[in-house]
Amino acid sequence: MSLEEKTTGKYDAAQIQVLEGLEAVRKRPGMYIGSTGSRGLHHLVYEIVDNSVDEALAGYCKTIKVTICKDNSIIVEDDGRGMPVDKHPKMGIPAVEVIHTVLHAGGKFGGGGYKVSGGLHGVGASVVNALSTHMEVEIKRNGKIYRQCYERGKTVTPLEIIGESKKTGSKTSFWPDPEIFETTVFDFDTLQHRLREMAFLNKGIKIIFKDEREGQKRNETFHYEGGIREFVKFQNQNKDAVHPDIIYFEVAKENCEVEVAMQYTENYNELVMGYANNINTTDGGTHIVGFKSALTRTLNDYGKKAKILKENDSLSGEDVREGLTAIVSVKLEEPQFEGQTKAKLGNPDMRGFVETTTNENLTAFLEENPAQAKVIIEKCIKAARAREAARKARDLTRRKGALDSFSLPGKLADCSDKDPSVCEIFLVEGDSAGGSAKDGRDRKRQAILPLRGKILNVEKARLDKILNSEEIKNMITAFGCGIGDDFNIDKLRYHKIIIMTDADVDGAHIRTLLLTFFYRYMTPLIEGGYVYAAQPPLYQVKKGKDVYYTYSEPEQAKLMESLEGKPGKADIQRYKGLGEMDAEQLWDTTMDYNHRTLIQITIEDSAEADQTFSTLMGDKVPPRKKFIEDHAHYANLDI
Ligand code: 0RA
Repeated sequence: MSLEEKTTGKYDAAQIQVLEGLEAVRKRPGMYIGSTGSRGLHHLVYEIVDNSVDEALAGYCKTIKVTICKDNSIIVEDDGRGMPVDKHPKMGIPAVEVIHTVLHAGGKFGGGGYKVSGGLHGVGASVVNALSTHMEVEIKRNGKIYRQCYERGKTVTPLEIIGESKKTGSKTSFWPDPEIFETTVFDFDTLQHRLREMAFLNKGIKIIFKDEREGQKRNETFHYEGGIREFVKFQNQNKDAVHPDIIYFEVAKENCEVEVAMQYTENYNELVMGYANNINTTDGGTHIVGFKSALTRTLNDYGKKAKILKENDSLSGEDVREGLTAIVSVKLEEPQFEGQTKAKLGNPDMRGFVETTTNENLTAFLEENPAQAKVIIEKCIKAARAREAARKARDLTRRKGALDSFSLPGKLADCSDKDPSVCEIFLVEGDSAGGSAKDGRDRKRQAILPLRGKILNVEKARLDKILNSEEIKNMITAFGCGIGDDFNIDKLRYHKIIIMTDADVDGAHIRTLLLTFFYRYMTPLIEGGYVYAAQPPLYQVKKGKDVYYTYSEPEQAKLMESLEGKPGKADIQRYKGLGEMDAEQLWDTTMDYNHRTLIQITIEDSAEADQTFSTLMGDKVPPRKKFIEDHAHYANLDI
């Protein structure tokens, strides 16, 4: 059937518009899916899954199946009503074809209720289609099975009936286009993370996730009747809870709803995660402002009324959030996302709505559960006292001038250039490696700060103790940007902070301790991409006049294989530590701008990072042991 046969002239005009629309998506994919890297690739899956989640939220679908197939294509299948197949009145083509070939046509169908899902960009199936070499939909509806295929956004087969079925539902398959994406290989953990989160945020829906690729077959089911209550439980699984019940409430108005779950732990850090229409609002926004102000007010009011808190004492916002894990999820009709990354909710109404509902419901919980209320308030009072002690310690250190850059640490070998954007600081394990690094460095732009032995585990200490640690004070003064609430990234003296530790267990431990410190007290350092890990070589191989360095076991094996043909004996040295390298070797292998490999440290997801750090550095031993066993194959450890 040709295009003419299928429709009228009206269709031709519509079709031209359609093709131009999707051509624009292929020309500037970043505008629609953020990037053409791994993130953008995974975004395709979220776009398709979001449509099925919308169908579930509308009450028509219970189960969503997501499969990574052997050929790295994706199938998303749901048991909803099935996408509409009837002719679109204006376009004159089946509605399902409009959904897949017209930009922004995604949520225009159906009506009733609000489209709460829709991904970060909410661009829908047509964008996925435009960025796939091939896409196929199969719809069960009206007792029939329909099918249509597309290639790079263009329709290649008409909507056909290919069979009969009593069931209803939609199945979408797509093959991401390697002409568009830097990589087309899906990562199980990345998808699993988002699908699990979706199941937490939308209680009752069941998401079955399968990986059918050779060598990594896996199968996970995410289904939480408790919704975000179970999300909090999951986040706190490796922490000690202060009180047994997870505080939970859910309030819906005509055009919006809020859901909150929270629980205090014995930890010192806060984890308040906001969502708007299932999107993680990592930069907060009005819903989070409303929640935080209600929390502070309610706990102060209750504390005084119950006489746990003295009349003229008061708890600050930070006091009432110490050790708190909370999820605040709102759903609303027209969310406004603000800020550079569009990760901040802007709708002004949400502030008052979340504040009022939190005040009412949290007060009710405290009054109905006086024993739990008491331990919560007491935990906050302890936090307030510690904060006061920390403030005094900080003032004292400040007065002594220990934290400003007028008195740079004696151990620091600073660089001569004063432009932070071109300067780097190496944090070097041990004095002997520190010595080689000082001799081998580029004095203009590379500063060296040797660290002696283990640094303090900040996960187990409060700020007052942390500020007494010599190594930590040295780092704070060298970086120049303060710590905690006083942290100011504009004062950072080096735009690369490079952790240089030995390639062994102790080195890995020191690196983790440093990262924990940065993550908890200098978060913008990691968020801004200023932190790196150096990669020193594992082996030096000498053969004749040639010297080679290798950085991993496979690379070493490959080198040895390639050297077999050359005459003479190879002299292999396995580096046990940085200290074994002289200044020149350290420069050549690890510090030279042109030859080194730096690993940039990122926080893809703060919740996962929080969990990793509390698992690795917290009090509970069995989960730590399990984490290390599970991840042992990632590490290259010399045990
Ligand atoms: C609008 C109307 C109808 C179904 C859908 C949307 C729908 C879309 C998707 C996308 C993935 N799965 C889906 N399932 C359903 C049908 C309305 C009706 O039956 O009257």
